[in-house]
Amino acid sequence: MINKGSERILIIGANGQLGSVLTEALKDKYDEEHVIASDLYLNEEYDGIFEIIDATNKSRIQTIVSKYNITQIYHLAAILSAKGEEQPLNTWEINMKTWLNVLEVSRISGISKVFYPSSIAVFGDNAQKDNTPQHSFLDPSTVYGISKVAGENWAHYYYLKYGLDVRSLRFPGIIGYQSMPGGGTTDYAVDIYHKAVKQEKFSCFLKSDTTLPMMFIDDAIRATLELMEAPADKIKVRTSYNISGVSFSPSEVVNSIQKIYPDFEVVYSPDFRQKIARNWPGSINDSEAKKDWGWKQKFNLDDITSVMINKLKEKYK
Ligand code: AKB
Repeated sequence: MINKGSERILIIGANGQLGSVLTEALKDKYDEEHVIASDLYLNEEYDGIFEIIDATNKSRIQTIVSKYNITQIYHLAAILSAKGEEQPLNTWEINMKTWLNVLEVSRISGISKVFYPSSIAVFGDNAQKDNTPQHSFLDPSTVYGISKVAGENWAHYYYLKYGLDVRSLRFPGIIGYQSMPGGGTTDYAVDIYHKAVKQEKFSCFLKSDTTLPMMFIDDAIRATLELMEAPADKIKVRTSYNISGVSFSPSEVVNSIQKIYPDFEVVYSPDFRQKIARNWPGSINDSEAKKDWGWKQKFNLDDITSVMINKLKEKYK
């Protein structure tokens, strides 16, 4: 049971693809005035309490945590896989510094629960490519992946050493209509729906047969909330849980879209992101998440296509 009244939630990175939707879901679940959205820049359209936080600044996080008596932090700010390769050292600096700041403020302030999104980017060449197990060899090829492996291990460390209740999911590519992702290797799978609805030709930066794990935003939000609401003794993995949604390649999503828009056209011009994608798994084994806290995915590819197209048609009409 959640005690709605006593929880005070801080979301860091609330303007992002996951953050913007998760913040609304948390506002539905908790008292609205107890949900504090934050990001580097003010979101003028946001309806609720919003604070500007640069999470590389630990004292700024501390100030906001103290100001609102925060009890839970969702730390969603990070530079993603493709963008991260432009400036590897800067990406490492930002991804690690922000996370260590959140962990330290949480420890010092007695935060009761922390959420940390990890990623399928933790897997590299030496992990099994299909049905990738929870406990795999982790040799990521991107700086984003390296920072997520380190971040998972820091989560585990803070749990073991300080008893901080940090919970984490290894997200696949997330597909949602509410906002655009920025700087990821799986971003094509959102962009393609926008082009289809606008009846434009789509140029895909991955090869047609590049299968990657993906997940509809509703499943990703539900997974986050279910993980965070599970009793602490059910959480057996304190690095980060594998979770699986659906796996598909660009040509499969094109086929799914063409059931609705038969004339939809795509050209393939793979770039550096193809190499990143080739190092990632095609599908994920999430049996531990299923066993420990009852995870179950709902949306398959055609479900995703149907919701994406209907919602984006409203947006562009
Ligand atoms: C990315 O493509 O970098 C992200 C991810 C899979 O973590 N969407």
